[in-house]
Amino acid sequence: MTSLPRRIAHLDMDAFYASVELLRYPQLKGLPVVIGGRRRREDDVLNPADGGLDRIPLDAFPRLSGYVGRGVITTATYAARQFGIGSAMGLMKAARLCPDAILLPVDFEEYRRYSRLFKEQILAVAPLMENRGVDEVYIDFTGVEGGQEEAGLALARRLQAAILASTGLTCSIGVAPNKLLAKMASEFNKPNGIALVGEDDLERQIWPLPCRKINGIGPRTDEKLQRAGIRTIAELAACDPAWLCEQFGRSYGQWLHEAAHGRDERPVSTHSEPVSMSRETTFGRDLHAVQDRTELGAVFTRLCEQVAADLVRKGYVGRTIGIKIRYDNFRSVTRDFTADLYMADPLLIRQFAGQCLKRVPLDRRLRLLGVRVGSLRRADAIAEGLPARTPPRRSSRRRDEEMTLSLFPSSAEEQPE
Ligand code: DCP
Ligand code: MG
Repeated sequence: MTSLPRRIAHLDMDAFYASVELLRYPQLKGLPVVIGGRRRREDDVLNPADGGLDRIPLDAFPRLSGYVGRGVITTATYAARQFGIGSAMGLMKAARLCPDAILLPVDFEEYRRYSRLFKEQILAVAPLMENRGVDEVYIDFTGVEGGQEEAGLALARRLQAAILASTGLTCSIGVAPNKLLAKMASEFNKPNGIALVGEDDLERQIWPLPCRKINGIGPRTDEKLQRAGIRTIAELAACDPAWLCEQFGRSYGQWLHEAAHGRDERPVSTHSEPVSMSRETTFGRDLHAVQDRTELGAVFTRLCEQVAADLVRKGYVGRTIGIKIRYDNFRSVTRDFTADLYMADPLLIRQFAGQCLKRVPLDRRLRLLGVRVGSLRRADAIAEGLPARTPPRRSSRRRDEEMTLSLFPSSAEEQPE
C-alpha cells in the first residue's frame, strides 16, 4: 500500500461577524463597517417592524463618529481595515481613524448559526474536520475523494463554492502537509483565496515571515526573540536548538525549532476538546489595584467563580491557571501557572490566579481583567485533586514564589454583592 501525501487544510471565514451582518444589510457592501459594543438606542432603527432590513437607507445606520464609551471592535470589513481599523481596537480610537464607518452591535446567536451552517457543508464533503472556533476549522484532505487532486486545490475550490452557495459567505483556505503550515497559508490570499504550501515552499514562502506568524508564538516570546535579534522564521530556524531550550525551556524551545522548520505531526482531531475556558470583563471605569482594591477583588473572585462554574457545567478540570489584564494604555499582559493538580474549585482557582496577579506590575490602572483555566481534562477521566502525572511546569521567569498569599482578599472575606 502506498501512503498518500498528507494534505491538511485550514479554512477561515473572511471578516466573519461583519460578513454575516452584510447578509442582512446588503446595502453596506463595500463600505467600512465595524462590529462591536453593546446595543444602543441608535441601533433600534436596524430592526424595522416590516422586516425590510435591506431597504434601510444608508444614512439611517449609526456611525462611529462621536462614539463615546469603552466598547471594543470584534471585527471590521476589509474596507474599514484600510483605515487601520481592526479586531480588539477600542471603538473611540476607530472613530478617530474613520468617523464615517458604520457601527453595528454584535449578534453572537446569528454568528453561531452561520458557523454551524458552513461547518455542515464541510462535513458533507470531508468528514475529518476539527473545530477551532466559530469561524475556523482544520480539515484532513488526505483520504477524501478528490483531496489529492491538484495538491488539494480542487477540493478547496469545491468547499469554497459549497459554503458560498449555502451561506453567501466567503472563506480562505490554506492547504499544506500539516496544520501549522496550513494555518499560515490560509492567510496568504485572504479574502476569498486559496494558498498551497508544499514542503519545498518552506524557504521561499514561510521563512521570510515574522516569527509572530507562527501560531503559538505570542507577543512575549516574539519580544524576547526580537531582543536577541531574531525577527524572521528563517532566523529562528537558524538558531541553535540548545540555545532555544536554554532561553525558553526544553519543550517550548524544541517546539520553536521544529515549528521554524515547518514540522508538525499533530493529527486533525474530530472530537475537539476545549483547550481552555476563560472569563473576562472590561470595567465601567479603569480601576486601580490599591484605590479600588475591594471592587477589583470582588470582580476577580466573581470571574474565578464563573470560570469554575463553566468547568463544572461542561465537566472539565484544569491545571494551568492564568490571568489577563489590560492597562488603561491598552497594553495587555498575561501570566499563568501550571499546578500539579487538576481543579475546578473557585477558591483554588482564585488562589492560583491571585499568585499570577502578583507577577504583573499593578501601578497603572486596569481596564480589563480575565481569568483562564487551561490544560483541561475531562473531570470524569481525572479525579479532581489528583496529582498530574507530568511534573509541574511554570511559565514565569520567577520560580521562587510560594503558593500561599493572594493579592486581593479571598472570597471568604468578601461582602456579598
Ligand atoms: N473576534 C473577536 N475579537 C477578536 C478577534 C476576533 O470577537 N479580537 C471575532 C470576530 C471575527 C471572528 O472572531 O469575525 C473571527 O476572527 P478572525 O480572526 O478570523 O477575523 P475575521 O474572520 O473577522 O477576519 P479575517 O478575514 O481576517 O479572518
Ligand atoms: Mg476569519
